[in-house]
Amino acid sequence: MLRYMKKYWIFALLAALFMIGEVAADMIQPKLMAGIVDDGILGLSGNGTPDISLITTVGIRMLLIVLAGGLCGILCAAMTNICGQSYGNEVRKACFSNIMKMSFEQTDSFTTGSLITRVTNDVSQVQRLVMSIVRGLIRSSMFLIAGTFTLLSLNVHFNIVVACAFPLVILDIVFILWKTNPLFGILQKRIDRMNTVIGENISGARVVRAFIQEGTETERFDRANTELVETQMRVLILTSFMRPIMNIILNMAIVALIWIGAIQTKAGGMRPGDVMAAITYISQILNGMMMLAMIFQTFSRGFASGRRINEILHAEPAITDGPGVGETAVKGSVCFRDVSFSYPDNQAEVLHDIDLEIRPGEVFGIIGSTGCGKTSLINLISRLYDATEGTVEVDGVNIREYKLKELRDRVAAVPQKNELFSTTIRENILLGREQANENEIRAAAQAAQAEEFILEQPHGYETPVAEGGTSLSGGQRQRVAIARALLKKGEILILDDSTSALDLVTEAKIYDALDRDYAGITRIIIAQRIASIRNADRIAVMENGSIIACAGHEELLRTCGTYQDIYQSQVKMGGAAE
Ligand code: DCP
Ligand code: MG
Repeated sequence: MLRYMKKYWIFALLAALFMIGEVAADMIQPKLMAGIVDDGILGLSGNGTPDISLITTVGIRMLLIVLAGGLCGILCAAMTNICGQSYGNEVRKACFSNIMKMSFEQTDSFTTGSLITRVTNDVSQVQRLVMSIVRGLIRSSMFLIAGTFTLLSLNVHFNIVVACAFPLVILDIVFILWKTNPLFGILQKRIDRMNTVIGENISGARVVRAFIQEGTETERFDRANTELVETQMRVLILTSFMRPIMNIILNMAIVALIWIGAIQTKAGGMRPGDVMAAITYISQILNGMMMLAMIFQTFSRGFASGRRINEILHAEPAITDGPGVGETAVKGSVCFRDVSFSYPDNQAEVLHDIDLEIRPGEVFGIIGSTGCGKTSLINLISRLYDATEGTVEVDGVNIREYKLKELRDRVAAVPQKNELFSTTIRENILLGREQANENEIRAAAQAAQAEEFILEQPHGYETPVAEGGTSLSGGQRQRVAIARALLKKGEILILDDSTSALDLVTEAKIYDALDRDYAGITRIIIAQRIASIRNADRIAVMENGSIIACAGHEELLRTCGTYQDIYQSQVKMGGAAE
């Protein structure tokens, strides 16, 4: 993660330099003050006569130093912020771009909630760490080291106080850090959990309402929230001990200083102003230690977060480019050879020994009961997942040979769960091919039978779509998604149950348009209704992850029992098959 700092180290360096200026100003003040008290007020160097002019000159000097210190402070804060924020920005960008490269199996295993926490909250923690290193580490160690030397230079007998106070403070800090450290990892996990619950409930709000689950879901949220608050409280309670204990030690140290100071002054070894300065120094020293403790705490929290961010940054994409294929002689063929597949997080095999050859330009139907593996099968074509065994070929070449872009350019798919984004209808269709011109967009929308309803929208193609497409009906969403896929003009068009929300007439119009304007493109149509695929050149019937028959409609009616059953049930349901 350090490499993201490369561009900004100069700001860190400047911040450190300005910080040295700020602390130096703070540290000179007590010394000057001691001079004012001893010589200006008490007149110890001038036989007891107060020296007013000294008070004025030293006072002005103190004022100038304060101003310079303040200026350094402002510049230091500005540099720290530039450095911290820019660093955070870089890390967030890198995380996001890595998440985009992840395969579904990887995003599934991280969980969406956790990915969001990592990109937001965890990055902020690391950002805080960087800022506190730049600012706090220098400030506190200067207070600590320079403060101790100056204190001892005032009177060496103060070493007794230092020797007693330091171990006590260190003990206090170490104990609390030791107790709080393990809690930080847990804390981030609790935030993950809460983000997951919130995310699920917001995106699934309709289901929650429809099934009157608000109560249960609120309880689930409460549980996640309570767990988070409990962990946070434990951290806070533990940390809240640190300052009071420190204050007690500080006050005892001050009493001891005054006591030693009084004895020394009486013996003539020290002046009262120096005792005053010593009190300020010991406060600065112990505060420096306290700050150091806080930094250590930021360290452990930042490191816990850093580890989580690194998991994202170092996650190798599970599905990567092949060497590249270029032009192929064949266009539009798909071939599965002995393909078996199981989902990474699930041992059960979803597809078994699939052998299938889909020819260029063929219209190929797939039908089968729900959960039999249709979506899983076609997801293998564009490498959304990789087959566990066997090979998949597109245009006669193993798909692992292609660069991912090359492969995915050839395949245009309308996924079963069509995702629309919260931009305009036009932008949603344009996702198919960004460079497409107006005529092409309209042609695609017309073929998808979408233009009619689009033009009825208040702003036509420019009408904004709500997040997830909820401002459109199910059938409208499907048609926008089909238009998007048609615009892409791949060699292989996959429609995964993409017309399920359309009436048969609209569906037939889409198919006519495809026959007319998109002839030659291989079409793979997954459908629940026989009517959607009966005109296909061939239809594969799937059952429990296997293809049990593959032929034309008429032949399947004669030879395949399962197909006959589906046909009969749909005829009974209202003649949908005709
Ligand atoms: N499955 C899984 N993990 C996933 C997706 C699916 O374990 N991320 C399982 C659930 C099913 C099997 O894989 O048992 C096949 O799922 P498909 O989505 O491939 O099934 P279909 O597309 O055939 O079903 P439907 O008609 O409902 O879309
Ligand atoms: Mg499916």
